[in-house]
Amino acid sequence: MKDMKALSDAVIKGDQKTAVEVTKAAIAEGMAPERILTDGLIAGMNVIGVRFKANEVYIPEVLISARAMKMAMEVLEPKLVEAGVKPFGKAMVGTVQGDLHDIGKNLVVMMLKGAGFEVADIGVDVSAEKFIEKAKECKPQIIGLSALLTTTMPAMEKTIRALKEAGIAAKTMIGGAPVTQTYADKIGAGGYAPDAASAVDLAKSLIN
Ligand code: B1M
Repeated sequence: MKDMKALSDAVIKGDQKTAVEVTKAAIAEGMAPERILTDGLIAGMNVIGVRFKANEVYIPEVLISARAMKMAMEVLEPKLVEAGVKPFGKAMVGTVQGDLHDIGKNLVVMMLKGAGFEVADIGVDVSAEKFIEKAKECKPQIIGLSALLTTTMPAMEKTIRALKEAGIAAKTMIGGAPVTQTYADKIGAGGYAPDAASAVDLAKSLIN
């Protein structure tokens, strides 16, 4: 049987080729897709998340690891669907209206996927109306809002208020360089995360 440590190590190193090869070999050997996902891919991304929070690795390493995970997921995904494996949770993430910054938001999306969430990335410059429309379509448990400009922070408040008024039951979480826990409390967000790895911890705690 293929050793899942080899797969998690490949994700940690960002070694796409090995990640895909080990995933294919494990599937060929009949290993349960859920085990490949949990003990291999998610285990590797968890390590990267912990190292990122501790400033032991930086954004480029996270992106490279996330890419290795993504390539292996392309091989594994049909098997997970066949096996009826449910995602850890469902999230939807966007950058609020007027704001085009997406590098941090993309990292949050990647880390959530890396943790086993199904994630709808609804892009940048997303109006409150579009958040509501997409939430009705995707039915997420968690809605993430990102903002990088002090001038677009009020769009977070507007969006959260509009989501509540529209009766969307999902928990909200916010993040981005100018955002703080105090601001999250002020606008009634479900939570605030300072970085992408913490966003995963927060999302998990919000759905539990
Ligand atoms: Co812009 N920009 N920018 N910019 N830009 C900043 C944010 C700025 C601080 C630069 C500066 O003046 N020093 C400044 C904002 C000042 C302010 O409001 N206080 C600024 C400005 C003013 C502008 C323009 C207005 C400039 C102009 O045109 N005059 C303009 C606005 C455009 C718009 O959005 N309408 C603009 C444009 C741009 C570019 C298009 C050129 C480009 C964006 C490219 C892109 O995103 N595709 C850009 C960039 C790259 C930056 C800087 C240099 C880097 C931002 C970044 O990607 N950081 C930035 C200065 C800086 O931060 N040093 C700056 C890396 C990223 C990984 O970090 O996004 O913070 P970050 O995400 C982190 C956490 O915040 C957190 O996790 C991430 C990873 O750990 N996080 C979340 C983020 N979202 C989260 C969501 C969560 C949880 C955690 O839950 C949902």
